[in-house]
This record gives sequence, C-alpha cells and structure tokens, in this order.
Amino acid sequence: MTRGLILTYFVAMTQLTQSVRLEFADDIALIRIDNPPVNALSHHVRQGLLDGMKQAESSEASAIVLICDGRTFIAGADITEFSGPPMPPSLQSAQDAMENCTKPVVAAVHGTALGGGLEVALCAHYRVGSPSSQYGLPEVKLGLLPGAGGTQRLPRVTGAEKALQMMTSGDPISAEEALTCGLIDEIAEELEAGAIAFARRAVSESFPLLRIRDRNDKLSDVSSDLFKEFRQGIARKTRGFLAPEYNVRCVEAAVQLDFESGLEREQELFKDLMKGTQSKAQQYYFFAERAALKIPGLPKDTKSIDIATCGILGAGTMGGGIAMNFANIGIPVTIVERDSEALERGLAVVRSNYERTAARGGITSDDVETRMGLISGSTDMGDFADCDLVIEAVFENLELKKSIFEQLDSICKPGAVLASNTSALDINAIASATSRPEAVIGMHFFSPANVMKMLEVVRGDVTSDIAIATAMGIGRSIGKTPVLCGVCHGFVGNRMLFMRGIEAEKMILEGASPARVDQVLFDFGFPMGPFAMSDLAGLDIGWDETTSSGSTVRELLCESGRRGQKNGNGYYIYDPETRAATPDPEVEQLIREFGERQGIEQREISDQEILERSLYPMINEGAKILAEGIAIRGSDVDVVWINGYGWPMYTGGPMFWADTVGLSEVAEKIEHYSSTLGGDHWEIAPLIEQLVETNGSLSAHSN
Ligand code: 3H9
Repeated sequence: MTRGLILTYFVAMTQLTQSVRLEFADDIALIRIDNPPVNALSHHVRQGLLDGMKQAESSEASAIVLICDGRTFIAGADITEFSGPPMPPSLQSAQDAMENCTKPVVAAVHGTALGGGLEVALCAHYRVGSPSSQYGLPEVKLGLLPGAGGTQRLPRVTGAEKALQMMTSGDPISAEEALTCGLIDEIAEELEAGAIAFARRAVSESFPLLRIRDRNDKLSDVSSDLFKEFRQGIARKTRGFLAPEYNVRCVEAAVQLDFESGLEREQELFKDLMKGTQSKAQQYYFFAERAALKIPGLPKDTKSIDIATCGILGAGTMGGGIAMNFANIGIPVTIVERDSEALERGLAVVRSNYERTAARGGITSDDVETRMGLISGSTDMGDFADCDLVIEAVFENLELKKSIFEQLDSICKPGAVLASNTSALDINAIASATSRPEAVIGMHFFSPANVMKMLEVVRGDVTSDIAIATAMGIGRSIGKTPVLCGVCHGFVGNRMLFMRGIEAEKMILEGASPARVDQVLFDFGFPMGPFAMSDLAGLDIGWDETTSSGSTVRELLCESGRRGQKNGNGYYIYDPETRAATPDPEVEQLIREFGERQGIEQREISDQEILERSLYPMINEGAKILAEGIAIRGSDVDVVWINGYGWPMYTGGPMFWADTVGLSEVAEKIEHYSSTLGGDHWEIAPLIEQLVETNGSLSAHSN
C-alpha cells in the first residue's frame, strides 16, 4: 500500500462535457468524472471519456489516470437511460480507446466501482483502489448481465469461479479481496497521488500495456463440472430468475470461446434480458425501494432522535428477533418480560439463534458474546425509563396494548419514541391511551424479525414528524426496508393477505387441496403458499380455545390439536427430522366434510382459477389501500409485498404485475369473480376502473 504521498503539481484543465474534465498534472493526464450523485455513465460521461482519451493520447502526457469526484467511482450505467432510445457514443467506443491506448491508463477507484463502472475500470491497463473501495457487477439484481464486456473480462482476471460468484450474487468485494484476486494492482491510502505515482512508475519502469482481453491464463483448465455444480448450488436461491442463469452462460462462453465470440454471446444474452419483463420489473424495484424512503410533506431537515438505547417489551419470537437487530449494530437493548422464566426462555432462543449463525460462519463466537452482552433482561418495565425507543411486542390484544402504553407513558422519558409491533391493530387507539400520542408509532416487523427485511412504519393521525423520521431512520440503520403507511386493519401487507386468505379457504372448501393451492403459488414464485405459511407461523396465532367455534378450517385444525410446524401437524404432516411436509389425508377429509356440512358443492378448480382467485383480490385491495391514502404510492405496496411476503421480485410486486397483465384484463376478471362468487373483497376498486379509463398505472400511482 502506498502511503503519505503529497500532491503538488500544476493543473491545467479543459471541460470536455458537462460532467468530464481533462486535467494535466505535469506529465500525467487526468480524466476526471463529476456526475453526481453516483457518477453513472450517462451519455455526456461516455462522450467526455471518449474525448478525454483521444485528447490525452495525442497530448504530451506520458500516462493517463481516470478518476472521479464525489462519493464514488462510476457506479454503473445510467439506469434512467435504459427506457429511452440508445444515445451515442457507445460505451464500447470509450472502452476501446482506453484498452488500445498507446500510453498506460490507470483507473483510480474510490467508493464503489459497479457494473459499467467496473467494466470501464477493467479496460484500463492497471487499477489502483482506495482502502475502502468496493468492486462488483450488480447487474443481476436489475435482471441483467454486465453488458459492456464485463462477463468476458472479469473471469479472465479473477478466474471463472470467483466471477460466477460475483456475477450471480451481484455483491461487491472489498479492496483487499480485489487485490488478492488480481482485480486491482495496488491499494493507495492517498488515492489520487497514489494513482499518479503508479502511472509514473508504469512509464519509468516500462510496465506492459496489459489488455485483459488478451489474457487466458486463468481460464485454461476450468473443469466442466464447475458450471454444473455452480448451477446446482444457486438453484434454490435463484428459482424463477432468468438473469443468474444468463450470467452463468456468459462465463461459460468466456471459458469456451475466444474473446470476440464471447463478447458477441454476451451482447445476444444482454439484449434478450433487456427485452424481457423481468429486467423491467427489477429495475422498477430498484427505484421503488429508494422512493419508499421519500416522505411527501416531511421536511428534509426533520431531526430524528438518536437511538442510544432501545427497550423491547416481550421476549417471545418477535421480541427476541427485534432485539437482535439492535444488538447487531451495537445498540444496547433492554428486554422486559412478565416473569423470569419466560425471560430466560426468550434470551436462550436469542443466544441459540446467534450460535447457529456463528456455527455457519456468519459471525464469530466473540460476536455472539458481544451481542448477547448488549442485551439485558428484566421483569420491570421501570427499566425502560432511559430508553430512546421502546418497541412493544406482546400478543395481539388491543386492550392489553392500550394498558401497556398507558404504563409506558408514565415510565418513559420525555422525547422517547413509543412503538408498537402490532401487525393489524389501530395505532390511534393505542396512542390514545397515552398523554403523548404524537410519540406513538407502529413498527411492524415481519417474522423472523432478525431475518426479514420488511418494516412497515405506521403513522397515526397525530404521529409527529420526528417520530416518523426516527422510525424510518433507525429502520434503515438496522438493515430493514422501511415503508411508511397509514392506519387501517392490517395496514398494507396483512390487509391484502387477509383477502388472499378468504379465497384460499373458499377454494379448499370447494375441492382444491391445500397442497394444490400452495403449489400454484409456489410455481408463480412465492417461497410458499398460504397453507404452508400458516403452518410455519403457527395455526394458533390469534386463536383462542375459549371462543373457538369450529367455524373455519383453521379453528377445526386447532381444536383437533394441530398447531402447524411447531407440533408436527397442521395442514400438512411434518417429518420430525427433516421438517419435510406431506399432505395429510385426514386433513383433506376434515375439509371435505366441513364443506359438505355447509352445502358447498365440490368441483374441479383449475390452476388458472387458483392463481386468479389468490392474486386478484389482493390487487383489488391494494388499489383500495392506495385510494384511501394508506399507502403513499403504488410502488410502496410492491416493496411491502416483495420484502414482507416473498412476492417474486422478478414480477415487480402486485401493482407492477397487475400493470404488466393489463389493468383492463384485471378489471374484467375482478368483475367476473364479483358476479360469480360475490363478497365485499370482489367489489372492484374505483381506482382500477378510473385507471382503466385513463390508461393509467397502479405502480406509478401516488398520493
Ligand atoms: C449497468 O451498469 C449495465 C452495464 O453492464 C452495461 C451497460 C451497457 N443510474 O442508492 P442511493 C441514484 S447497470 C441512475 O440512494 P447509496 C439513485 O436512484 C447498473 N441512477 O445511494 C438515487 O437517486 P435519488 C449497475 C442511479 O449511497 C441516488 O442515485 N450498477 C444509479 O445508498 C443515490 O443512490 C448498479 O446497479 C444508476 N446506476 O448507494 C449500481 N445508481 O437520490 C446501482 C444510483 O433520486 N446503485 N442512482 O433517490 C447502487 O447500488 C447504489 O446507488 C450505490 C450508492 C451503492 C452506488
């Protein structure tokens, strides 16, 4: 690593385009990109890079350094340009100018060299990175593959296996790792000075002008089994996605074909992906996730409360999982339970979760102790007195929650944010039990709370801007994807889920087996269907033995002692060792008899009908939620469903998917089921009708 070089040189400067300058530092030409926020490769950047290379090559300079201003090196192609016609010049022309330059070209990387950005850096003869720089090809996350030669150059530098990992995960690697695998040539603490010094050394010591395209040393003995095994390894995680497989095919091409033919293959596959709906959906999602963080009417400079300590009420599955999120980022947590037995049980579950992660290599055993050391247990709510944020995570009972918030009001310090993890109840009613309703907010985590990324932040009628900014901000800090919504039963996610639940129950009573319904939704792309999901969550959640009246299949199952996965019996029977699910004929008979008792006619239901009756009531409800202003924008609904319930991201979420199907077709189907099946949930949302008339879109609709 080069250190402490002092930068003293005369700089002459030419502005090439709005975002690119050419500077001369004595004998070195610097092409400097300044295209905030992330130096994306917009057309004027490509033009500037091309012009800069031409001028620098024909100048007196002996070497060229490509460097960026701002927070990062080039973070990729400008995704906003993908929806329009291609604009010249092509990126390839600038890359060719770099690669074929007769003077050494050095890329100086800070921040993140991503996608097209890394592909540009790979056309330099050498790469110098700052200690915190990162390198990645995240195109797969946008439903694409690196389409600027990256699929052919990266494997030539890192070898096929590493390239496969980087390209199919999309995750970046650190500067240290990049240095080890040969992706960069040096780490420099003072980047600009270090890169200039490297360029001068390249001249004085006559370094060869290395073109990655000419290298084959790391691809000569790649076993054909590598691809087979790699595909098997990622199959489960990437089910349904096209882009990972296309990325693998490109690396195969790099191994099997010469560079130019590999490049042609890359282009064919890139165009194929670009044309398809998956990449459109995934690009839409990229912007949707970022849009969800923007709250209309919330001033940008709203101060949030610094969360130095957090209190959690309830050491059950939710409370323990929520506590882990805070301990993971070093925030001390106090968990309070009713009695010490329940407290110890809860803390033991948290410890065993951490130990399991450590056993898999995710964290060290020291991390386990550090994190457990940040979590203290108590049976006294008085210990919440100094907490900046308290999250209540007890079971769903409004009266209980109101009495808890009344107590929190008398215990917690002024300025603390009081949050409820309720998944459906009225935040306004909970807030009304306190003398400070403006400090009360919903923070609905999804189970398992230490794993699931979704966080619904629920604003009550009088919740303050500070409480909203705090909940959204801390949500981000603990690695969640927060989405703000308003109060209604079930908020955005569960309110839509309830509608799917109504139809799922009706369909099994009409003759479709739970396994069949689950299979249709699994094939659509969900990780599991509604019945497997109920079994996983526990059939007895919200079930009360004293009031159970055998009026639903679920009540009947609970009454017969079935609790879901946790006791090995639910809609399915579970293998005690492997947890593999098998359909249970007894359950199917119970459902059939229950249906017959209600006089429901049994019939064959097609997979298409199962899919429509599962998804359309959700879309209809999503539109009602939007029209009521419960969700700020259609894309927020999609972010909730993708992160909270595993709606397949490559379809963009329920709102985007409905737009893809076509809103007039969606409206027709809803009308059809409304007239044949009836029920409030099939009453068509006026917003859908309005959007059909105006040719509008649910995913782009915002309040
Ligand atoms: C590609 O390169 C294809 C090539 O292989 C082939 C070409 C032929 N374009 O995330 P942030 C915006 S595909 C346009 O909040 P952070 C973003 O929307 C590309 N805009 O910041 C946001 O706008 P706003 C491969 C972009 O510090 C603002 O910048 N590259 C782009 O948390 C700040 O973003 C990628 O996939 C873009 N490429 O994270 C990298 N990137 O303020 C995608 C960002 O209006 N980008 N914006 O909401 C990222 O992963 C993160 O933005 C990054 C910074 C890590 C860079």
